[in-house]
Formats: sequence, structure tokens, C-alpha cells
Amino acid sequence: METTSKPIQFDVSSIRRQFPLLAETMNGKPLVFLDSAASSQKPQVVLEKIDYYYRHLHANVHRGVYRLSQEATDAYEHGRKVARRFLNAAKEEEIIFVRGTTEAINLVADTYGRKYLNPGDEVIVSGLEHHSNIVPWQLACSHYSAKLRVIPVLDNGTLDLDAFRKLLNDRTKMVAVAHVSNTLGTINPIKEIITLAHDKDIPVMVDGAQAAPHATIDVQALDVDFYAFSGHKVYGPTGIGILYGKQKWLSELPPYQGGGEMIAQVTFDHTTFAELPHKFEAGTPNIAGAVGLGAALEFVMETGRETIASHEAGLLSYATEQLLAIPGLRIYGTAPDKASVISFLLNNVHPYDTGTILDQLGIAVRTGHHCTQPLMDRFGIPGTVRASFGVYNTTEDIDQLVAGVRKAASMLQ
Ligand code: C6P
Repeated sequence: METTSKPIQFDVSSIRRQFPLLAETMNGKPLVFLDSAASSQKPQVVLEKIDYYYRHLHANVHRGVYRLSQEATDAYEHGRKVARRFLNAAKEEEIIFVRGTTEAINLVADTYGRKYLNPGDEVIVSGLEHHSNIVPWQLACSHYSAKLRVIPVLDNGTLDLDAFRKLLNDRTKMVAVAHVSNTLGTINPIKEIITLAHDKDIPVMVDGAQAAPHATIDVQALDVDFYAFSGHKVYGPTGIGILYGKQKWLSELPPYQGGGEMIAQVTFDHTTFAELPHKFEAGTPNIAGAVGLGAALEFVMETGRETIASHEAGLLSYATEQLLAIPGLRIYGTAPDKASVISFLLNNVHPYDTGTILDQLGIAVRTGHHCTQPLMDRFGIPGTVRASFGVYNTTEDIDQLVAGVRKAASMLQ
């Protein structure tokens, strides 16, 4: 008998109903939330899981023999299992809970620097990085007298890969790049970047903060050495994120912070460290955060990452077309491969002024340099207005944005 499988229909209104905050108003207007790249809203299932955890399961983890502590440990470790599946990591030992992308990059820059960076060495980042993937490497380089090298950004917001090839040399000790630019939306060809670096035995750290909410990530297929993302951008809570590291690296690197949880044996003369992943999780962790993150990643996987990506691609092309029809509007970031982020400016109008008018209309966008000041310098602008879309956004949201920008243009230009 022939079976036909019906394609899963994406019902954005039923998705929206799962996000209570989207029903709020802002400045007396229905909220149009277009700032998911800064932080996304949370579905009911995440809120409920965190609530249930605190009401019924809370105790400290990995410590008590009593049942409640074991249940809390199971709930926490379930988050790790889900994160492993989300990234298709080979082992749970390779999944470290951190506060977010920023802490993950600091962890690697600090510990990798201590172990491997020497005077004259080089670390390569790109010109479109978030400050979180610049400053930790700058700190490490300055501490060990190493040099930070930068992959240039082309006019359309893509990376100059020819220049990257030339930057790679015997002194290069690490390549650290974003998977997706938070300001331009550019999806970087990270598989190609990883292959080029690996050809010279150089490890690669990928900042996945803006990719995790939109893309299917397979750390084994990418063969990436380190991959980081934040829970709060992928419909999970704040204060929790994931650092993936290949076991070989995580075993070799020294611990990041000392304290409880991360030790095997302590004497005043000498301390031995816990096995992975606990070696990198000093102190009482964000247990509720891990529970909420697990629920968020399950929500994303159940909704379907390809489904989310194709819904958002539709929003991106609709918004691009509608915005470009506004006289005097320029879009920054026109890479052929883009995530659902649009940065723009109106002729001579400061982005804060546009953002303020949009705010009065109930439309939440981000304005400013988006923690990418070197990228703003590259384009010779103080900042942009950035609209970013998530699973719950609709073409009606974009219509509101476009009407708001038209109003701003007529008032300010
Ligand atoms: N970008 C934005 O509005 P944390 O703060 O640790 O969760 O994430 C830092 C970070 C790192 N890399 C990239 C590419 C990012 O986009 C961010 C956070 C937000 O664009 C807040 S500045």
C-alpha cells in the first residue's frame, strides 16, 4: 500500500499564540517585535518547564544522594542531552553549559591562550565580528604578545576569502569567525573557512549566536573545533548557553574557573580536576536555565529548523523588497546568503531618530552599532536600524514596519 506523508503546514498564528509576550502592547499599540537577533521571546513550553522545575524539582545538582537532588540532576543533564542532539555532537562530554556566547568565547580565548599562545603568534578574526568575538581574543593576544589579524569585509557584507587564504600562515594559532553576522545577516561559508584552516592544522572557533535560531548545525559534519551559542536568542532563557568543543581540545585545555563541581581531589598542595564536561562548570550551575534551554531547543527541533528557515527567508525577501521601495533607504548587507536580519539607514537620518518613531508606533527594532563598531567603521556609518525576524513574525509585522519607516522618512528626511 502506498503511503503519502502530508507536508507539515507552518501555521504562524498558532506559533504566535505560544508566545504570551507577543500579545502585549507597547506605547499603547500592539507590540510588533522585530528584535529577535538581540533576544527572542519565549514560548509557553519554556516558561512552563522552568516554572515546573522550581515548583517540583529544585535542589542542587551532582551533590545529593537524596531523590530530589537526583531529579534536579536529571533535569539539568536532560538539557545537555538535547543540546548534544541540537548540534549533533558526538558526545555529551563535549557540551559545556556557559552563561552565553560571550562566556563561551572568553573561556576558549583564555584557556587556549594560556596553553598555546606565544609571542609572535597570530589569531584571525573577521571584520564583521561582534565585540564578543573580538575583545576576548584581543585580551589573549595582548597578554601573550600575539597579533590579531582581520579578514576584510567586502562591500556586500561577505568576507574576502582570498585575503583570508593569504592571512593563514605558520604563526596562525586560531581562526575565530561568526557563523552569521548579527548586523548584516551574512551567512559565512564556515565549512570552507574550517577546511582552509584545517589544511594548515589551525583550529576554528565559530560564534553561532545568530545561526542557532535559524540553521541546522552539525558540528561533526562541519568538523568545527569550538562552537558557541546563547540560549536567549534561540527561544530559551537568558544566562545560559552552550560551548561545544571537540573532546580532544577540551581535554587538553586547562580549566577556566576554579571551584566546586570542577574538581576530583583537592589538597592544599595540589588539585586534580573533574572529567569533562564538569571540568569547565565550576560552582552551582544555572540549573533552571539548562532546563529552559532544553525545552527551547526541543521546541525549535519539533517546529523544524528547515521550516523555520524557509518561513524566515520568505519574511526576509518580502521585507527587503518593501523597504527598498522607500526613497532614500539603503540596506547594509546584501550578501546572497543571508539570515533574517535587515540593517538599513534613511538618508541623513540618525538611526536613533528612526528607532524612536518606530517605538512610538509599538515597533521594536534595534538601533546603533549592534556591538560591531569595527564593522560600522568599515562602512563609515555610526550605526543602523536593524529589524530581525523570528519564527513568530508575519508579513503583517513587516507591513507595520514599512509603514512606520515611511512615516519616519516623511517626518525626518
Ligand atoms: N548580539 C545583538 O543584538 P551574548 O550577549 O553572550 O548572549 O551574545 C553575544 C553575541 C555574540 N556574537 C554574536 C554574533 C551576537 O550577535 C551576540 C549578541 C546581540 O546583536 C546583543 S549585542
